[in-house]
Amino acid sequence: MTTPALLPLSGRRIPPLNLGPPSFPHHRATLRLSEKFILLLILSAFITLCFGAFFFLPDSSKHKRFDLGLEDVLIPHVDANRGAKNPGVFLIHGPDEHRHREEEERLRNKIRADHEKALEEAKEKLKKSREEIRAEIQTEKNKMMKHAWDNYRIYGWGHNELRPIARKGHSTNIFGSSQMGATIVDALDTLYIMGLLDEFRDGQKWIEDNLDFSVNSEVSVFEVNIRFIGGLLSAYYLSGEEIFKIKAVQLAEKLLPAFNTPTGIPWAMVNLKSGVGRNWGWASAGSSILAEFGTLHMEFVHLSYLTGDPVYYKKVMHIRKLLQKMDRPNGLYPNYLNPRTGRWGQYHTSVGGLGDSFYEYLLKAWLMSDKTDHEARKMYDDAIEAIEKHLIKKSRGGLTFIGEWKNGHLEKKMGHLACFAGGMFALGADGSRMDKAGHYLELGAEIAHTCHESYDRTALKLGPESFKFDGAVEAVAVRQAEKYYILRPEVIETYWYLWRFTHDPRYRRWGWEAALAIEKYCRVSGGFSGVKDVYSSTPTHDDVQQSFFLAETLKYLYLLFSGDDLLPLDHWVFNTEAHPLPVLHLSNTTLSGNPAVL
Ligand code: DMJ
Repeated sequence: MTTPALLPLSGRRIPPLNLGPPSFPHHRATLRLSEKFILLLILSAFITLCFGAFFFLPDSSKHKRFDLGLEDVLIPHVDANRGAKNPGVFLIHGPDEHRHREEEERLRNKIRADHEKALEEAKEKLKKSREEIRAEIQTEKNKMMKHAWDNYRIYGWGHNELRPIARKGHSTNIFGSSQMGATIVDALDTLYIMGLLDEFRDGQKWIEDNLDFSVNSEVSVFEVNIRFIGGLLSAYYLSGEEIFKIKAVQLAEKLLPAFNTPTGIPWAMVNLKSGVGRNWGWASAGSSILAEFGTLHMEFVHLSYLTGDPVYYKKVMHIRKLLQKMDRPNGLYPNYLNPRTGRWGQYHTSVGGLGDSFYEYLLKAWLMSDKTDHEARKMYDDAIEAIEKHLIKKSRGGLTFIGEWKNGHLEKKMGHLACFAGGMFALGADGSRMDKAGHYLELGAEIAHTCHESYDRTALKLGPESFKFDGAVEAVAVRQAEKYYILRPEVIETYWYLWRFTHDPRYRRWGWEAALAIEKYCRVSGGFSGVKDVYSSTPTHDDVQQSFFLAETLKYLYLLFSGDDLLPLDHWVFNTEAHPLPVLHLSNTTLSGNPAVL
């Protein structure tokens, strides 16, 4: 195990860790696996042909009998001698017979030709050198990212996101009113990791020339932190390019006024120019949100580490100290906290939206500190124990789910966002209290299974935004407003963590199913779009290519089919937007409660 060389406080450039353009070491290490991947592709092409034949033939099989070589395997029910026992199969006699025979012959020839072509292609592939195969695999693995990026480059460049059908830029209020190139910043590290270096440089150039934070625009502190600061820091650590660190620090300075509240719990939104902050109108009694103010730690500790300025570290440690002092109903953290009074708002606890990444960052604070931040680990363990006791249940059909706690009542509903927890439990298994590693790995696997079911029980094989466990209803969305899929990553993220820890092939299989479904239903000529109803076999698109699709969904998919030596988890910790940040090896000091190290 090598220790990653980190940038010391002086600001000297670091060599990229385990990654190095233009050819990455991990590509060599994964060749054997990748060869298998190619063979799999060939096999799947062949099977697709066979299935194509299968789906093509039955329409005609209602009218005639086939005598194909593959018939017994593919359509065993088509047998004239046993026709009487096989409803729907009967023979054709009379004047049409000749025409039908010709048709049969044509189909037979087509299938044979396709079959031979597939075998020829397979043989050709195997003749190629390792380098050629490697390059082809790389191109295959990058294809979705290329499609998403290239279309954004053409139609949405500089805008925050892309409307892939209208073929124009898109934005939401989380990014404020200016064009901050959210997709560029969010996608940078994915491009780098995939070896798409021309695209990476193109993004870098845009950032150098255009990314400006002195704008009169009100942004979400949380979203801008995880996507922009996280993305810029990650791009910096991977490439060593100073510009990314400079921009990250410039933006962080603009966020600091959000902490000017009576308690130090930051506002949800801040105006980058005036520094005026406020909370979302919909949040309980003017509260700040747990998953927002509780998801700053990783980025802010890195900012202090890189700049030598303790201000960022102090802000997030202050939040932690305040939370530690508060009473928690049933040991659970409510999602709402009023930044003026320091009191909880509504007693609503969830591991999905509003709560999710707070728990994730407790665990990752510990991992990021080289497992020296024991305070964070304790808070994580305590929180997870309470969650397991009160929120995690098994459905009648045996599916483990994480419900939501509302004023003492358990709502048996789980959001797509909560599916990230399968990966979190697996990631936190090692180092768990009373050595319950096996238990947490199992719990992670159960959540992964439940979330896979939520995908599998839909027409599109893509998961709904939220699903219920109510009587006979299990892992299925009930309300129309919960049936959409907006290219979210959490389920694939969990597959990836589970794959890393178990190498159980089911996770690659499940990830592959999701990739195929995204390709089939979300890909449009101008990029990728979310869909409005995963239960309808003719999907309607929402016409938004979310920036997290490039930052997270496609990155986790890529990692799922790469070797473990690409961004090893003992050196890298992924922020909640999938931006990898290196573990900080701070020799014998502890980050926790010890600002002296900064
Ligand atoms: C991402 O922006 C982050 O993962 C965040 O923590 C919540 N989920 C979205 C994507 O679904």
